[in-house]
Amino acid sequence: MVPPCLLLLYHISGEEAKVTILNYDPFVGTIITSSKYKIDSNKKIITGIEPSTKVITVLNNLMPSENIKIYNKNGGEITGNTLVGTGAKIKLLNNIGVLDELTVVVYGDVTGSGEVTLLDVTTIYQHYRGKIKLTGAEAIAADVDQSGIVTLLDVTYAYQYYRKKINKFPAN
Ligand SMILES: [Ca+2]
Repeated sequence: MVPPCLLLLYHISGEEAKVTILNYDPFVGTIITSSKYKIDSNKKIITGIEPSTKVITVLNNLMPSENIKIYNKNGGEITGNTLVGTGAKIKLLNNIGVLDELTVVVYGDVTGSGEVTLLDVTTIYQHYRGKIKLTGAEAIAADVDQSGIVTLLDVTYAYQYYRKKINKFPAN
């Protein structure tokens, strides 16, 4: 299927038209946006999703309101009350293919479960100590105070969150 806008372009410029497909679908829009979450359009990362947030809640805070699907870090589609964790992919799809794709970072969740558990705390601690090396979305998720580096403070905040002593991570 060729989107109507491409047919129109071709019609206007005639036989020698050079049609560049921009993946533009006027009925869908081309990128994922949100008034609630923070989207880094260069790194293709979405942050601001709190731990223990369900798929349905995330979808309600994204635009467009249709044609967005969420996949866990292993590539399986997740829906409904399933939690959205670090490493999940949010994809905007149309009949051509994937128009936009974002990787989820949930601060404090380095295991991808969507929650901050004791395993997350110990994993962040091991990363801080150099025993293991987190990369990509997981490394960003470990820096819970968004200082740009993982320190003992991040471990402490993660532990406090896990113990419910705090209900939000401090952002710089
Ligand atoms: Ca930090």
